[in-house]
Amino acid sequence: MPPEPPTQPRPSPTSDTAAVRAISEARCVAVLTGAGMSAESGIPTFRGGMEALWKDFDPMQLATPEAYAADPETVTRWYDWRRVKCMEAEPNAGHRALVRLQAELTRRGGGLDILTQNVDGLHARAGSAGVVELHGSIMRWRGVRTGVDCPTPDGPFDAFPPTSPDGEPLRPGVVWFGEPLPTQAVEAAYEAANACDVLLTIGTSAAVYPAAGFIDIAAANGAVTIEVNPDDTEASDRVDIVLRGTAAVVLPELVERAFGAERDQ
Ligand code: BJW
Repeated sequence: MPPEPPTQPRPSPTSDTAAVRAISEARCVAVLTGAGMSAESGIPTFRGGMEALWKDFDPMQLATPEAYAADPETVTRWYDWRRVKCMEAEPNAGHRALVRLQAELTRRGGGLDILTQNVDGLHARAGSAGVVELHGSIMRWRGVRTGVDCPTPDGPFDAFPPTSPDGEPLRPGVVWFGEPLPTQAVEAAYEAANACDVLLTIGTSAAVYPAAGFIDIAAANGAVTIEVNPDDTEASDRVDIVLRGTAAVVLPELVERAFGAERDQ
C-alpha cells in the first residue's frame, strides 16, 4: 500500500497581527473562557494549585457527586469558601475588554457570544450580556432532592452542608464531573460555535469536555481559532493562532488594535 500522504497542518501564523485582522474582519465572535480568565481577579485556577487552606484536597476529587455524597460537609465548606471569594473579587481588564468587544461587534450588526466554564459570575458583573454558563454558577444553591433554588447569604453559610428552610441539604449549582451540562447552555454553545467567524479560547486548559469540543466545532465550520493563554494547553497545537500572555493584558490590546482606542462616551 502506498504511504498515506502527510495531513495538511492548519495554518498557524502565531502572530498577533493575524489575530487583530481576524477580529477586525469578523461579524460574529465566540469566546470560550476558563479559570485563567479570572486569575487576575484573584480567583485561583482549577488546576493551578490550591490556596493554603485547601492544599490537602484535590479539586478533581471534590468536584464530583460522589464526593458530596461521601462528605457533604467538606465539599460544601470548599464551595462556600470559593463562593465568598468570588463575591469579593472584581472583574479584571480582560472581562472589560470583552464587554467592549461585544459592544463594537453589536454596533456593526454582528455579535459576541460568551461561553464560559467559570462559575464566578464575573463576565455578567463586568457588563457582558447573554453569558452562557456551561458549568453553572457557584452563586446559586439548590436542594439536593427537589432541585429548588434557595437564597444564599451575603456572607458564609453557618452550617455545612447548608440546608433550606425545610431542612433539605443544599448543593452548589455547578456541574460536577459525570453530570450533564444544562441543556439550554449546550444548545446555545453549539449555535454560537457553528455560527462564529472567530472563536477565542481564553484561559482554559481545554481538558474538560464537552466544553473543549466547541473549539473543534468552530474550526470545522471554518472559524479562525485563537488561543489566549500564558502556557501551552491541550488545544495549543490545533488552533490557528496562539497568543501567549494573560487575559488581562492580551485582550485589551487585541480589542484596542482591532477597534481603536476607547473614546469617552
Ligand atoms: C491563564 C491565566 C491568565 C492562568 N490569563 N490564562 C470526552 C472525552 C473525554 C472525557 C469526557 C468526554 N466527554 C465527557 C467526558 C468526561 C468529563 C471530562 O471532560 N473529563 C476530563 C477530565 C477528560 N466531562 C464531564 O463529566 C462533563 N459532563 C458530561 O460530559 O456529562 C455527560 C452526561 C450526559 C448525560 C447524562 C449524564 C452525563 C461535566 C464536566 C464538568 C466540569 N466541572 C468542573 C467543576 C465545576 C465546578 C467548580 O468550579 O468546582 O468545571 S471541573 C473544572 O474544569 C471546572 C472548570 O470549569 C473546568 C475547566 O477547567 P479550566 O477552566 O480550563 O481551568 P484549568 O485550571 O484547567 O486551566 C486554567 C488555564 O488558565 C490554564 O491553561 C492556565 O495556563 C491558564 N491561565 N492564568 C489566561 N492570567
